[in-house]
Amino acid sequence: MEISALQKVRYTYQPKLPASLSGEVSDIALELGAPTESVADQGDLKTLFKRTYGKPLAAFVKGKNDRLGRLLKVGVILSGGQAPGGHNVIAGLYDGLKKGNRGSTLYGFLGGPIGLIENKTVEITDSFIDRYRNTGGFDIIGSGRTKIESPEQFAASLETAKKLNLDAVVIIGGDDSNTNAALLAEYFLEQGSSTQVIGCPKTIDGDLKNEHIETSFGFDTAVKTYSELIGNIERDANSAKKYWHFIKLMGRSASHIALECALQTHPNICFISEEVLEKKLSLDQIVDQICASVVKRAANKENFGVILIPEGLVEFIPEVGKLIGELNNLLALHAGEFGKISLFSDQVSLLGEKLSPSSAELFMRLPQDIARQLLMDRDPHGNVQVSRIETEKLLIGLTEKKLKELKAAGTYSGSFSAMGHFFGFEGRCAFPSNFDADYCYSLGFGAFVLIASGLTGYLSSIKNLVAPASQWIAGGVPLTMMMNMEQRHGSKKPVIKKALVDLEGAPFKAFAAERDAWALTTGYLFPGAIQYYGPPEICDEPTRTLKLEHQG
Ligand code: FBP
Repeated sequence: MEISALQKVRYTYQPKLPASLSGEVSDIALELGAPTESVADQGDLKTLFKRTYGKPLAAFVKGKNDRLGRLLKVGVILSGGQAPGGHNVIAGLYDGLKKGNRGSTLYGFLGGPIGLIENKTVEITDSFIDRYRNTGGFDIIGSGRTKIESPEQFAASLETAKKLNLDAVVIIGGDDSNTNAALLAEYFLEQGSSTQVIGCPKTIDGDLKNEHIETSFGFDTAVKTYSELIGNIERDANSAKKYWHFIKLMGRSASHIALECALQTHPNICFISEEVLEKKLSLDQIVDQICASVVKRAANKENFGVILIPEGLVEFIPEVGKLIGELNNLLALHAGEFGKISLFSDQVSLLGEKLSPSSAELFMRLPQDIARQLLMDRDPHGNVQVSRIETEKLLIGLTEKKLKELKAAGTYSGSFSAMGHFFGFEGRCAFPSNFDADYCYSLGFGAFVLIASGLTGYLSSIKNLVAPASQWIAGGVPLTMMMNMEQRHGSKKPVIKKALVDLEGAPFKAFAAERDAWALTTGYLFPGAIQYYGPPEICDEPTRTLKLEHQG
C-alpha cells in the first residue's frame, strides 16, 4: 500500500518523554501524596466508590523500583470520538510494557468498549504498532461510544478480563469514558478481581481538564488544523472582499476550540457558548450582534468577514436550549410512537402539541431544515447530536432577513453574501502535532508505570506542559478526585466534571480584550499549517490557551 512521504518520515519520529520516564525502567520510582477528596459531593462518592475513593496523587520520580519489570497482560480501549495522538498513547503503553518485560502482552479491544464486553481483541506486536506510530486516527483498533452500563455489561467485562488473565485495562477517552473507567475499577475490586483500570485523557473538545490535567490530548492538533483553515479563509475573504464566512467548529458543549481558534486567527466575531448562556442572549440578540459588525464594516466598504460559531452554541441559547431539552424528553418518552411516523409534518403535529407554548412557537418559527435536524437520532446518552445541526446556516438565514429589514429602514446599504462551513472531522485525525505526539506517548508510557506499580482507578497525568518535554511532570490522578454528582436521565449519577470555558480565565479575558477591534477592522492572523520539522518555537509550541492558563 502506498504511504505518503510525511507518513514514512513520521514513523521514525521518536517522541520526547519527561526526564522522570526516560532511561531504565528500574529507575522510575513512585511517590504517593496524601489522601484526596472529590471536587464535590464527597459523602455520596465515598459511598459509591468504597474501594477506590480518596486515593493519593501519584508522581513519578527518579529512584529505584523493582516492580516495573513484572510480566504483564494489558488490554487497551479507544473510546468516543477520534482525537489526534491516540495511536501514540498505545505506542507509549506498548513500548513501556516491552521495556519493562519483553514477554508482556498488549491486547487492543476492537471497536471501543464493546470490544471488552464481547472479548474482541487483536494482539499488538512490534510490526503492527510500527505502522501506526505518530499517525492520526483511531484505525489501529477502532473506537466506539458504547457505555458499559448494565449489570450484564459489567459482568461481561469482568468475564473478558478473567479469560484473558488481564492485569489491567487502559481506557483512552473523555469525561464519560473515564467515568466509566472509575466505575469499572470499583466494580473489579468489589468482585474480588485484581484487574486494574487506568484512564488516559482524550478529546479534541478540550473539556476534560482541571488542576491536574492541563489539557486533553488531540486539542492541540485539532485547533491548529482548524486555525490553518480559518486563516486561509480569512486571507481569501480579504482578497475577494465579497463574502462573509460563517464557520461552525466542533466542540460538543464547551467552546474551548472556538476560543483557541479565535486567539490564533483574530476573526471578526467568535461566539463563546458559555458567555451566551451567562448573558442569556437570545437568538435575535446574537443575530443583532452579527448585523452590527456587518453594517459597520460595510460603512468602511468591507463587505466581508469571518465568524466562528461553536457547534454547541444552539444548546446554550436559553430559548433553543429549552426547546432541545423538551424535545429530548419527548423523544425518549414517545420513542415507540415517534419511530412509526415518517412524515415530518406528522412528527411536528405529534410533538408540537406536547411542547410548552414558548418552545412550540420557536419550533414553528425555525427554518424547516433546522427543525428537522433537531428531531434527528439522539446519541447513546440521549443528547441531540449538535455536529449535525447546521447552526451556521441558521445564522446566515436570520442575518439575511435582518439585513433586509435594515436596508428597508435605510440604516444599511452594503452587500451581503454568505458562505457556511463546518470544520470538525478535518481536525480529528490529522497527523498529531509534535506536542500531541510527545504528550500522548508520555501518557501511554505513564499508564504502563501506573499499572506496573499496582495502581487502579487512576488517570495518567502529564503536567507542566508549557515547558520542554524533558521538564514535564508525570504521574497519576485518582479518578474519583475529579468527580461530582450530576442529574442524568432523571437520577443523580457520579460523573467527571466537564470543564467549560471559564469566563474569568485568562484565555477568555485575552479574547474579550481584543474582540471589539476585530469586529470592525481587518486584523486577521495566519498561523499556517502545523510544522513537524524545524525550529522548536514553530514545531513544539503549545496552544495559546495552555500558555495563558499557565500565566494566569
Ligand atoms: P469525544 O467527546 O468523544 O472526544 O468526541 C467529541 C466530538 O469530536 C465532538 O466535538 C463532536 O460533536 C462529536 O465528537 C461528534 O461525534 P460523532 O463522531 O460520534 O458524530
